[in-house]
Amino acid sequence: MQLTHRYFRLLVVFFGIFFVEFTSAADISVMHAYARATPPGVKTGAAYMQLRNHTGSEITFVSVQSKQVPTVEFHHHRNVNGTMHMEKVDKILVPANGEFRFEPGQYHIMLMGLTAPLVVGDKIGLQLKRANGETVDVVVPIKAVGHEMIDHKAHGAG
Ligand SMILES: [Cu+2]
Repeated sequence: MQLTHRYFRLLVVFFGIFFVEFTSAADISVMHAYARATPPGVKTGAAYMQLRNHTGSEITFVSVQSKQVPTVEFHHHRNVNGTMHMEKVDKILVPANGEFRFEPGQYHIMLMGLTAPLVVGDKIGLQLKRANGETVDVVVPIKAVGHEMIDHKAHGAG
């Protein structure tokens, strides 16, 4: 029994690593996923990644959720009279044989209602749901906030 349990844990670790690298169903792959570390007391964070569509038809994502984060939304930034605002978007379209990028200052995955800081070296899981009902699980490592700090401040103000 003990042996079986250990074997299972090894399998979990193995597939964990696999998903970090590839996170792919046959027709979509996820690359460069990360979320920014957050200081204590901050309730919101953001995650970024690139989605690559390997099929000849557009792929639509309609929602995203996480077991570790109470509310997760697709967001984008919009320039209103010179001020950047962000707002929720209902769907993300990944073009046929193309790519969609969540990146700082553009589209991002908003993590809201954080109950604990996102700490460098930790990981969170995100589940992206497609319009056809299929889901894509992504393991997202937490990385240090670098030069994007300015953008993050604008975020909090918006
Ligand atoms: Cu946002």
